[in-house]
Amino acid sequence: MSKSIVKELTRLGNTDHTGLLNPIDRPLSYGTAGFRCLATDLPFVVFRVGALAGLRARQLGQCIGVMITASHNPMLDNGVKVVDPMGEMLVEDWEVHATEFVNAKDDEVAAVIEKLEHLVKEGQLNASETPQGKVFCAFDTRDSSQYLHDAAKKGCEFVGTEFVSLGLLTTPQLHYSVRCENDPTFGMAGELGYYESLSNAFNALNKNIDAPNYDKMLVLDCANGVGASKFRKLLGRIDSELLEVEFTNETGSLNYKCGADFVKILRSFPEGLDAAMGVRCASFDGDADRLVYFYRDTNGFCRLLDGDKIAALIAGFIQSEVDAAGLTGQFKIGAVQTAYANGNSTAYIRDVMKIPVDCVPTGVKHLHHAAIKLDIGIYFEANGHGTVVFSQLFKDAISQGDQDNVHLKKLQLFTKLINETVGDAMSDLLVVETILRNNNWSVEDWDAIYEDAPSCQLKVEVKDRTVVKTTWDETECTHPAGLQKEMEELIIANGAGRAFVRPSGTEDVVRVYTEGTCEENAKVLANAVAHLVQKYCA
Ligand code: NG1
Ligand code: ZN
Repeated sequence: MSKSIVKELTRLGNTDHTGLLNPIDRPLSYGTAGFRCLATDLPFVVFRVGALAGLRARQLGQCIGVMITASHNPMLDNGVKVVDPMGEMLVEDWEVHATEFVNAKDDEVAAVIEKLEHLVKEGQLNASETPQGKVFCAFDTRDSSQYLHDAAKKGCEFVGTEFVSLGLLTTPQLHYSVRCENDPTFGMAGELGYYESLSNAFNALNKNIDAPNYDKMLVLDCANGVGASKFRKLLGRIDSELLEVEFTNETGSLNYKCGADFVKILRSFPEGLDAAMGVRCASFDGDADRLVYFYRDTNGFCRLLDGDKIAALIAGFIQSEVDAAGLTGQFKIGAVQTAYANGNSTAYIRDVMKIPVDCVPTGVKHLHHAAIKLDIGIYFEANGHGTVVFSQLFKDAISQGDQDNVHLKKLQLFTKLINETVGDAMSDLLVVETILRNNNWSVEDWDAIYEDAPSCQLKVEVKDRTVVKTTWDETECTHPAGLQKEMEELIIANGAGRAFVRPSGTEDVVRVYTEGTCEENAKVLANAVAHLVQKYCA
């Protein structure tokens, strides 16, 4: 850890890491990514979140996770979020408690803790024995992470709950470990169990498959994040006849001009990666929960295969394996997307593959909740964050069916290869590689399943982004009054496309998304909409 950041954190927090006192005067809110801001503002936040997680763990008598990361954001940012027992995002009413706890003035903190202690006691009334609960905590490679981890530990111990440090992990590895700790049928908690389960499934799904169009060579941009060292460990357990990886951006400046977000937004090659034509490349983000693919086409341009294309690839594979296994029509298969999904991906999945598509608000919890209503729920954000979840009904059917049926076997292995708890770049990468080999596809074959509608994404800085309000699915803007109408006029004047705006949940900006007839057209529309946002939010 760099000395200066420790000094700065120590100045703003307390020297003993507690940072119990609230030194900042603006409200913070527990959003889609938990609390996220400059690392120097976080010590007291993380201390309180550590305490909150400890109380949640005791309320349920289970293991709860605390992850310290700011994902694809710059090195000087950090964040903290809580993982619930099944490896999913924190339940909504505890998000409200978290916001209240963190914003409590110094003289209000005791009352908030007392209220949460009351919930703990209520939870324990229903239990046969007094459950203890524990907290698993992990962090990414940011300079501030270890310091903030210590603050979480102090917070958790402050409320008397056992704190277990899992050290440096990817975000999805923490989600996976929490799930395994509470549900050992899912797997073995910890890093080794994770590598074991994924690599066994990958090796079994890929062996003895002759795929002349598939090239086992992959170039990987690790965003200079935690995914670099962790994927090396995972790869060490994978048969080198099946997959070979050239690593780039392993130890440089975190997320700087590289990583999944950079490649997705700019649709260009990350710095430090010079891909030859047709070579399959992939990018993780800083905490390795997002994945995008890309390659250099015959004109030398960067072609992006984002979360939407990964979802379509997975949906096609699962559908054909379900059919081949003789299970057609027996289970509800569906895809879940957000308004950021490319319009042509939605049309392809819904109209060509005939798989129903649901659109929900931005944020993993919304996608996850919609997906678990299905037997096979494939959910992805366009930015490359997503996974597949399976119902118990489906899992029972594939594990109790005829074990000589190779397609049932493949589906079983597939449920082990994908990290059901949350979007996971390392697991998703192995899923994509498996499907490409099984389909005997090159990256161009995969890219050709549909053509993306030209699109553009911008962020607009405004005085107060919360004045922008939208409908539930975020496709229409309801406030400020008049903005939506003028935006629709712009779309018509522009000749085609669609546009929407929404306040970011993780950055102090309003996001603009447009689709148009060509890249330039989408960009012109996006800039015009951005001006509109500035005008209405002035
Ligand atoms: P916000 O900042 O609310 O747009 C971003 C991503 C989300 C999600 C969160 C959590 C986009 C457009 N938004 O949210 O999908 O990944 O960060 O990290 O990609
Ligand atoms: Zn991330």
